[in-house]
Amino acid sequence: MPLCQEQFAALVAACRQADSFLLATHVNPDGDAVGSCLALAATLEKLGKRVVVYDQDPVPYMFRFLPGAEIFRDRLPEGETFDLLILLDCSDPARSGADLEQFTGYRRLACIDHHLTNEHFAELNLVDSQASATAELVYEVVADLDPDFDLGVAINIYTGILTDTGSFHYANAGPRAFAIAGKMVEMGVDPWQVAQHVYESEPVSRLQLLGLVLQTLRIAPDGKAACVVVTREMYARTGTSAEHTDRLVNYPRSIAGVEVAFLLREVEEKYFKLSFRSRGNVNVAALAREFGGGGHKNAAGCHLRGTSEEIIALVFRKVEQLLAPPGAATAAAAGL
Ligand SMILES: [Mn+2]
Repeated sequence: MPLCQEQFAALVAACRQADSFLLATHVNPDGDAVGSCLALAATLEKLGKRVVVYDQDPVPYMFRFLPGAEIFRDRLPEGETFDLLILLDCSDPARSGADLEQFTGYRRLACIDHHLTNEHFAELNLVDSQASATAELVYEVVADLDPDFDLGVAINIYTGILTDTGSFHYANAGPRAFAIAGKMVEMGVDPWQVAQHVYESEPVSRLQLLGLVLQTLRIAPDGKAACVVVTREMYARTGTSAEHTDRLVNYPRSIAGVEVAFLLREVEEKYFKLSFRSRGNVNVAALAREFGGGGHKNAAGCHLRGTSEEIIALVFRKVEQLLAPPGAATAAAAGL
């Protein structure tokens, strides 16, 4: 759905009206989540508003350079009622974590998001699945609230778009993403400096983890699906954690002929978080939804129980069905 002017006007009006804000995003925040929150928070603060920014999980190491990153709090304030709670880059309130889902200290709920699976759960929804990043939508809001926004805001918006388009590799890197990123560069954002922080500040331990993960590479018999597995034992051996698994799923996707790649990340015994990536027209949001998850057409996720072997076999079968030509669908469903 393209950006709706009515939605936009209602959200901007609510921002101008409210005095106190709680901004929050999804668990395990990514560059878009962090950048979007910080760009909006700085703008609201400049307008004299009180702003608290919350995430249950810490800002990942590669995004701690973002201007304002230190304002993230991992605890919800008690005994305070905010005029407006804005969930950013969150397709569903449950994605913001159990504590926030139960939080009632706000008068109105708004959501700014670009996930295909967002069902407009808030009172005010600025939801546009055509946007490459939530930061693209935040740019529109910020530019309306404060046309003279500063370099710090621009760095946050640029980083949100950069990371959600996979450094402008993905199909969602449309003219709008380039236009806004271009404007941010005009305003003084240095692409090399941002790229150094985001992509070239890896700890050695992450490369050691990568070495272990690549040994788990599995490819479906037809060569169209591939996956890798991250176990808790690997974290222990390399001194890493879930935050070091970002972008590992791109390795199986980079193989010629692979249309769907996924990463299994062990959360606990026989319980895995799956991240799906696809090329071109394959809709992994639909695949993830079958397993109770969601996301975008080319990037989605879900959680599954079972051993990694069982899950890999199940997903390989589902992908084969998904990619089968229409006539073959019934044969695949019948197990032929
Ligand atoms: Mn996003």
